[in-house]
Amino acid sequence: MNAPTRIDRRHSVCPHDCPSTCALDIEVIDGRAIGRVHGSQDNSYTAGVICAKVARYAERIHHPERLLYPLKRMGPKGAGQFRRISWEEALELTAEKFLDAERREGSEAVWPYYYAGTMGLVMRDGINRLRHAKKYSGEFTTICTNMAWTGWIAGTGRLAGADPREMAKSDCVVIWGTNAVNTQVNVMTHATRARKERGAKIIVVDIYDNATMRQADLALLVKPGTDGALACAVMHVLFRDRLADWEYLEKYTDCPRELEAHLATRDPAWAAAITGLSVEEIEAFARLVGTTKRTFFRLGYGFGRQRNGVVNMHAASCIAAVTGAWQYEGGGAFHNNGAIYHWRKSLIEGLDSRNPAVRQLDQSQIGRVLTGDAEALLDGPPVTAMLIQNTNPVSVAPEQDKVKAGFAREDLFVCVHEQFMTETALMADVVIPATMFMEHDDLYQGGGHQHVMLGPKLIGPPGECRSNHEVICALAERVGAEHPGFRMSPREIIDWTLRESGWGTLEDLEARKFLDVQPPFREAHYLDGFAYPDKKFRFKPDWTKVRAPNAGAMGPWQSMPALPDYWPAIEEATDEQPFRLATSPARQFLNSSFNETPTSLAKERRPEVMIHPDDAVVLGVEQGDWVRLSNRRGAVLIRARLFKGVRRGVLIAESIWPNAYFPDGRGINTLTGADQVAPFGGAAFHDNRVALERVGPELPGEVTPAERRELALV
Ligand SMILES: Nc1nc2c(c(=O)[nH]1)N[C@H]1C(S)=C(S)[C@@H](COP(=O)(O)OP(=O)(O)OC[C@H]3O[C@@H](n4cnc5c(=O)[nH]c(N)nc54)[C@H](O)[C@@H]3O)O[C@H]1N2
Ligand SMILES: Nc1nc2c(c(=O)[nH]1)N[C@H]1C(S)=C(S)[C@@H](COP(=O)(O)OP(=O)(O)OC[C@H]3O[C@@H](n4cnc5c(=O)[nH]c(N)nc54)[C@H](O)[C@@H]3O)O[C@H]1N2
Ligand code: SF4
Ligand SMILES: [Mo]
Repeated sequence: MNAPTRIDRRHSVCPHDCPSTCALDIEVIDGRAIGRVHGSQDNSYTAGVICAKVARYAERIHHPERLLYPLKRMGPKGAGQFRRISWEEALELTAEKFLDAERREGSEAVWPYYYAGTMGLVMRDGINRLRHAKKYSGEFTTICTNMAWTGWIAGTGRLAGADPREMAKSDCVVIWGTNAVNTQVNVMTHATRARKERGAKIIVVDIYDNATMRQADLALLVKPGTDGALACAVMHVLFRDRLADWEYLEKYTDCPRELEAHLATRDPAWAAAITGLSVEEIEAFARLVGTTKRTFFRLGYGFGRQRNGVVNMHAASCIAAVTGAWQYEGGGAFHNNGAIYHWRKSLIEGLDSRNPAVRQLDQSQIGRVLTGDAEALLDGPPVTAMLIQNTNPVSVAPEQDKVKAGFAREDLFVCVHEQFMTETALMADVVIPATMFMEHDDLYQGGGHQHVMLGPKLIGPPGECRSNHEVICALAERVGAEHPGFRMSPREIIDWTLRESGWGTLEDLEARKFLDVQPPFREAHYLDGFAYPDKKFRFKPDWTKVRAPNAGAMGPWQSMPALPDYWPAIEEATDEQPFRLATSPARQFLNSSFNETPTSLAKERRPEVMIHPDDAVVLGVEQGDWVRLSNRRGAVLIRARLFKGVRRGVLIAESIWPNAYFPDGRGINTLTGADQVAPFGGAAFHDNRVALERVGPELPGEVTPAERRELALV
């Protein structure tokens, strides 16, 4: 006989690495299982809408392949042979290896490595407390935000902008370099509301005709890495046609006359030749934003992932300062609200123990670091021991061949704390099982909006899963790390952090679920000036000082243009490598998360590279043929999809598929580079010059994905 089922609706927050940070309303069945997941109707940004992959989260949290017990490697690295061990043994072994590495090479030989698999502040960033307490190597987190944030901050001086809910009140929404339908669906909620209620126009700037572009009234399909030219020509037209707001420019910006003079030669014909757009398209875009005061620029991460991405982001952000759109409700620009939260993170991250002299290794250069590249190691000792939480570098990091070679090193000890047997976990010596967000308490902030949010523990974890915090504290004890944070519960840490940051208490937040911390209109719109000492928006930033005033600049920063421009620093096509490949995000995956769920895999079908039919004809490539993409970093076998919505010479491979879905186990990041983008680092995932060669309809001795998973080869 079935017991009666009780379904409670409980509040939570989506922890995934997504600017939407949705407030969730979750069905909890009999206090122990998850049912349907809904977007919260009470939260004004989420507004009841979430993406499909999280709506079916029951599939991920109750997945039969979740890791449930600690494991120890038995066979060779990567062979997938593990034996179940106790938590005590897993922790003892890891601690012993860390102490051993420290004894031999010094504390910097240990590299705790993490990213944003969960965006909860306690579970994501707690690993830094262990790092700082022990003086382990630092992590310069470059894999995601460096280009976009640097480009944005260059102009405004601060990582904040107009209230993104104001998109619903604008007359023109420019969605630039973000495939929001895939990556942050709530942008579309507010933008389409403006269209429905006010007849607003939606403009999309992207490099392929994706789901977001298909919603556009004006679709601007640019060549990858050419947005700077488009922005310059738009501003040229604004000055030329007297659509620039000179009163605003004189009051709020640093050098408008110099900008105008500089742009005199950057006309639409010049930009058309660079971007691939027509002069008419550029004129139409400029006219629209020049005559629509309430124009909202929603600038994404994607167009920053080019080697000139910082310059392009800055150039795009300059347009709102030329039109003066910032002065109007529904006008201005937005990228991310990181700066509004003023967190005191010393308890979570152990910042009081941090020694700035300890080296900071570049996260994106993990392949170089682990293969002993002296420059990447900053001339310090090799890395011989790692703890990895919330990230899957063997899949997501650039220069994958190097990453794999590094993880294959016999003298490297790796403990991976994971929810699934990822490619990275497969390479580990010890694998320990992690909780999911509904199984622990955490605190969140909305990057793409303005809420401080609580995600409480709703159900118990399966098997022997433990949270990141539990693991960090248990290791701290065994390696002799001292900090009050190791003796506190997540709830105590949350309460302290809220109080110290000026956001009330845990009790308040628990009662209210989330706090709307939107700054006042004048502040968000910079009406009392931008966030530089002279209060002026910078058309001409000092690139060496935007992000790291003391660290200096990196990458080829010396050739960066002083004013907005087209900066040809990208991997331009050559005769030998005539294609430019971008690895844009797939809708059903979130980086490599969800690429373990059957419905996401079925909906995405198989890895494919999109190619223009005219390019395909020249190469004799037919629909579904295998092709070999290659560059100096490596080669990848993938099937071709003929698609008119990409420009000639451009390839798009939506990502990130498990490496096991590629015939020889080489995933798409075999082709992407880890060279530091100027001036503050980062990986240019969408900027890859490649050659393409037809293989044919079948591969000799093809192994099916199912067989590969079975073999658990990497
Ligand atoms: N479904 C899904 N959602 C996700 C993710 C995912 O992988 N899948 N990833 C999450 C993460 S970690 C992040 S950081 C965010 C990122 O989300 P976004 O801000 O959307 O950034 P990207 O996803 O990198 O790319 C966005 C778009 O930029 C385009 N693009 C690439 N190069 C150029 C260029 O030179 N010019 C222009 N105009 N466009 C260009 C790409 O083709 C893509 O369509 O999304 C998050 N949400
Ligand atoms: N080709 C290509 N590569 C890319 C990108 C691209 O656009 N194209 N985008 C890049 C970007 S923007 C980013 S941000 C990176 C992201 O790359 P990753 O940070 O590696 O993101 P995910 O693949 O989502 O991996 C997060 C992992 O964390 C685990 N996890 C989730 N929650 C927890 C937890 O509470 N505890 C523990 N221990 N583990 C947890 C998940 O199971 C998952 O395996 O990828 C980058 N790589
Ligand atoms: S849109 Fe982003 S934040 Fe919202 S539920 Fe989906 S992954 Fe999570
Ligand atoms: Mo990201």
